[in-house]
Amino acid sequence: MKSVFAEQVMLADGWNDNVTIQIDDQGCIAAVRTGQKPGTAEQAGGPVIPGMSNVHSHAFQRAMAGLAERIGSPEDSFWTWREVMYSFLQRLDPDQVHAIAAQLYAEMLSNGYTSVGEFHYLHHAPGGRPYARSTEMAFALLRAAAETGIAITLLPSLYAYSGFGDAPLRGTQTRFATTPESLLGMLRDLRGTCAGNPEIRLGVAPHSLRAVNPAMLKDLLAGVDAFDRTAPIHIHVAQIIKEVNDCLTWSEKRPAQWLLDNMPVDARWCLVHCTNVSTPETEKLAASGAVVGLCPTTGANLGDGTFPFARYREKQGRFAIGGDIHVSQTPVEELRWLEYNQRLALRRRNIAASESSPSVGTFLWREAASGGAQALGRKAGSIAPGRRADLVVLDGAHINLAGRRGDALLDSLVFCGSERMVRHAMVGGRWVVRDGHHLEEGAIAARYAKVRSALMA
Ligand code: NGQ
Ligand code: ZN
Repeated sequence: MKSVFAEQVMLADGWNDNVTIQIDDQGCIAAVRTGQKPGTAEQAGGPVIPGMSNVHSHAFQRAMAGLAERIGSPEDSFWTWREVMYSFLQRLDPDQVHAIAAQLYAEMLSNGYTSVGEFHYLHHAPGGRPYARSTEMAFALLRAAAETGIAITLLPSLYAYSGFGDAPLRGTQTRFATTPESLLGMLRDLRGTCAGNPEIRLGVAPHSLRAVNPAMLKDLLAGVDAFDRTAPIHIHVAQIIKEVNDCLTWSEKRPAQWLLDNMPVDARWCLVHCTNVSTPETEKLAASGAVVGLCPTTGANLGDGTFPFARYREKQGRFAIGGDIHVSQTPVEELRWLEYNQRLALRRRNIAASESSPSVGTFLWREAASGGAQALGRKAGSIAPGRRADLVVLDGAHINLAGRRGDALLDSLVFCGSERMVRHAMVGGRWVVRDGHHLEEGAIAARYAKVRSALMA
């Protein structure tokens, strides 16, 4: 058992002063007491907030961030970006993916993310040949998580078709080829290693309605239920207009509507993007209890559109944030863009705030952390007994935070400047970032630099 003391801590009911957080040997919060004296507890060294979840990651894409910003055609869009991405992933091997993911996870931790949802579809070797062990790539990602100390929810992805109506996979997509049976086999293989490790959770990710069919989706869900009734289920939904139109042609329903009508969408689901949804869909999504996994910097980078967050928030919809293509590695930028998208679209300010929760920064951080933990099936996302001790200590002496208290700290963190304001980070009771630096960042960055040079050669 250990105790951490901080003068200011953001608890589920808001900011509290002089708080002692007691953490048991399993990495769970055992008790939280306010109005304490430091005593013999370890001093946190700054204001403490719950760690953030990055619920949507394709880790390998970190290494191509910034390399798709040149014109290919006047019609550049998600689809031409995807061609660049497909050619980038063509030769990636498990050791390279491990090096890239470790770099990404170390960066994320030093920016305040303490857990990641890895939406993993790069299963096979170049050409689509399966590795000797079908989970080889999955283990590369798990190694990166273990090395950096980030908590991971690994979501092996079912990817069977190139489009609606069972269109066969094309070219590079053979590296993703999976069936419900093969995917469940991977889960069984992974389970042996992951069981009992509180920093690993397994779920599934049918890639999107365009990449699976309804029969497969049902088989996958039945198989997963037999394995773990609470395993998280993630799926890309309505990211791009073409996908919405193709879905309408195929089923006469929009993707979010189709899912809500045909699948048991509930609190166990994370619907990623939902960029192009109608107002009725937005309201039904909010009522479903599912988490919408919002990736604002990705949506902006790819020109996807904006999720109707203002309406969704009015209906108390659950949400979380994801880095997706990793043009940003910090939760600050995702939260800021989430709010700014709506300010620009609606010509109003302070969209995420309300009378009962007047601070935009506090609302965004608190709700995204809590929704994120839900989406990752992790007992975390707030500082309370029974939750994992996933904590972020802010640098209270930073020029943007000095002299601020409570809500003003998070408003400043989210809306002022772009320097790092995270001082320390803890995952499951273990410090992994100290004084702004991930403990292994030197070795991880050196290895990543080599991999990056090899990839660029
Ligand atoms: C992905 N991109 O899963 O990485 C997709 C493109 C595909 C995003 N949703 C991959 N950001 O469609 O095959
Ligand atoms: Zn994605």
